[in-house]
Amino acid sequence: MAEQIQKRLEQLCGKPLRQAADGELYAALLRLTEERAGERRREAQGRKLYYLSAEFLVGKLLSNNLINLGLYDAVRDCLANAGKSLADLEELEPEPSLGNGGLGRLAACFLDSLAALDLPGDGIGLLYHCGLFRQRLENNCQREYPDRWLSESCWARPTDIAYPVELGGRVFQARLYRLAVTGYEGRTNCLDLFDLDTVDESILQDGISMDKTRIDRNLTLFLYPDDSDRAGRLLRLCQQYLLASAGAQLILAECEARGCTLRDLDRYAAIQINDTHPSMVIPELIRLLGQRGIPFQEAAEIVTRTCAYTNHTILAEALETWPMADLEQTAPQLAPIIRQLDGLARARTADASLAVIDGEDRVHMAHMDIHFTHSTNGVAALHTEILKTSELAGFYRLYPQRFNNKTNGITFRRWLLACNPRLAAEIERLIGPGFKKDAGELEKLLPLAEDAAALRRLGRIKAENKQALAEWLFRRQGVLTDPGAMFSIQSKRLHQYKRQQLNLLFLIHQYLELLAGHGTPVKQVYLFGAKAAPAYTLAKDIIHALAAFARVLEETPEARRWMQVVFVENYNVTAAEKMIPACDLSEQISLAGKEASGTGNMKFMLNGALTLGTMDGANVEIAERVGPENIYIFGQSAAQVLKRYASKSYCPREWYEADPNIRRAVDFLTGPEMLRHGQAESLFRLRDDLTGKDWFQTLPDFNAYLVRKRQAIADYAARPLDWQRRCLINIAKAGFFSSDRTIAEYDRDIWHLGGA
Ligand code: 26V
Repeated sequence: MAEQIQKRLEQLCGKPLRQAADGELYAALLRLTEERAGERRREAQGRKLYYLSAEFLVGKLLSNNLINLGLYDAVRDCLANAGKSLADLEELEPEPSLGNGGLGRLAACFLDSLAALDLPGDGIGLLYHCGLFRQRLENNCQREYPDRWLSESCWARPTDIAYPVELGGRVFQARLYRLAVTGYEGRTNCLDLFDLDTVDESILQDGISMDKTRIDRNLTLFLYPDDSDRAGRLLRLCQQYLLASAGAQLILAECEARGCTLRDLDRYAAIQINDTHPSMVIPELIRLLGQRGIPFQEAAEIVTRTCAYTNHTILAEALETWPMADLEQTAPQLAPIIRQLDGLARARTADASLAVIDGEDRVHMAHMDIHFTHSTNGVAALHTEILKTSELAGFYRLYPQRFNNKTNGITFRRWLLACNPRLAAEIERLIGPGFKKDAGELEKLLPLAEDAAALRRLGRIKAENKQALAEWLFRRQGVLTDPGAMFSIQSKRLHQYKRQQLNLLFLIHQYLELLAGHGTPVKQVYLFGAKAAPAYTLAKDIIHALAAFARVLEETPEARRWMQVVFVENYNVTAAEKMIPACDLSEQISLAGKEASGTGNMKFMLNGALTLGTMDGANVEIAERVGPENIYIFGQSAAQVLKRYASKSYCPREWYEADPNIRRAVDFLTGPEMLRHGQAESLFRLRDDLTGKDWFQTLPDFNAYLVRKRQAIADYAARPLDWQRRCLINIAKAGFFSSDRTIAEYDRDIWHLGGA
């Protein structure tokens, strides 16, 4: 190994290993990894998958690729012999922030599993220069900064492939960049990301603001530019068309090069549309097939056979619709095709609510997807049921055979082997290495639930992981945490439906109880990680309240001994990899029926945390697998929530007035302690929302949450070995949530990859 690294170092900087700087070593390892990955590329035979997504939240890649290529141990040892540390090099690597959260991370897990399962499948997306913003807290408020990650030594390599894309009548060249996707003991696939050569980071003004109209210079600067004004919305639409058009051209070019006549496109390609952001690929493919002489009707049939759509949300406000006028401005060439598609759809059903273009001339992207793909899937059993019975019921009646469920999964390589090497090694010692390829083998751990020594070792590993997290937190943001405490974590995007505010109300309640002399049996550290969309005011208010409350706690010695709140800044994949292995209690407390699946819930479970959660998304399937005694479930069911919405009877003020605990906690938000650290405008806005609107029914679930959480804390404190026993059962039952299983199901039911 030393020789191999040395060879690349010589090409790069001519230095021997011992004298090379960390940056030079990193570049050498990157090159070595890419070359090794290249040896595992294989031409697709038969049908190949193209996974179209606006987001790929891949995380850092060096360790991941070394593990997948089987080089990790050798490289680590070789560096150690030369007095270097692989961990230091990992710190050096910037994380590409090409996603918001679950949706983008899922896409990355899927690429990993495709390659591991030796399936031909590439990702197609956009190369955002700054990705999502970098978050800092200033005066307890979120501030956004550009997060530049591109550099000479980064995984995205320019190619000489470029396609013309016409935006608003001007032609731009979309250049293809490629990243290698390595599969664990598998093949190498590609992540293909498009960019414009003309994009220029120097137009960035203060923070993340910029001239939104200069699309030649700004088009791929950010993932999800602020869309609170029209210029921002048009910019986002242009991004979507760039992805759809460049992606479609790449797919057709590759298929034609392999002998496809285009009439048989579905024998060469399966296209998965990840949420509605890439939906314009449907009319764009029809347009391109039309240019090659295939008439509209036939082209629509070819595209329907080739494409499939995944829905990731039931929140009405998140289902994209675009004014036809905006489409005419950005991609006028698609407008007549979309109108024709609307005509076809209307000929299939008299129900106008299922139309592609509604009465206000807005295009419903999800409707276009369902009519013109052969498969629509939800991402967890409950989610798919809700789609079929309520949100998309009309479509389900029209196309019952098109609907199917694919419960999400996560790659165990990153979310166990790489992020929690202590636990992975212990599992391997106990049940052998088979679980790395076949996650179902984790069930072999079950008999050890009665083995006290094994459970104590599990407890020690968690303690070591907490120690490591505490050190990392201190290095990163100067916060001291007590690794002897119970660690509860809620880390995910900030959204009202995820109800970080419910957690906050509990914390305030417990704080006030402590001051009133009612103790708690064990010290607790509450970690939050969450970014709020820059224009989402209430989400920012919740971050502000959490951060201000953390300050209040710090200055109250009676409470500080028992509880601490830490807001981890700039939560991203790297932070998740440090936090998840150190968690005791995983908070998955969304309003039932709102979280399509969640995937953090699976990561925490796999790393031996117990879940405190509602019967929402994949929590339902976790509960089913581990049994009610190994999970803390609370709150209204999705059906009860729907009923409350339907009756229009929910009045948060009544709950606030009737329950002294709720009133006390809510009032505290705007009391003198909070106002010392927080801004009145923001805190009052949050309080007024909770008492006047509370659209996500925080108050009705408050008491149930309080009771279950106290139970969890009491159990943790009173019976530590029993807690570890239940953690072990969670780990043993996590196999189902491997993305290898999810991908195998997609392939079996939708893609049918490979073959001749
Ligand atoms: C988007 C938006 C946009 C603006 C208004 C509010 C809002 C709320 C939610 C969303 C989510 C868009 C789609 C998405 O990211 N879905 C997530 O997909 C994950 C992978 O399937 C899944 O685990 C999460 O439950 C789901 O929220």
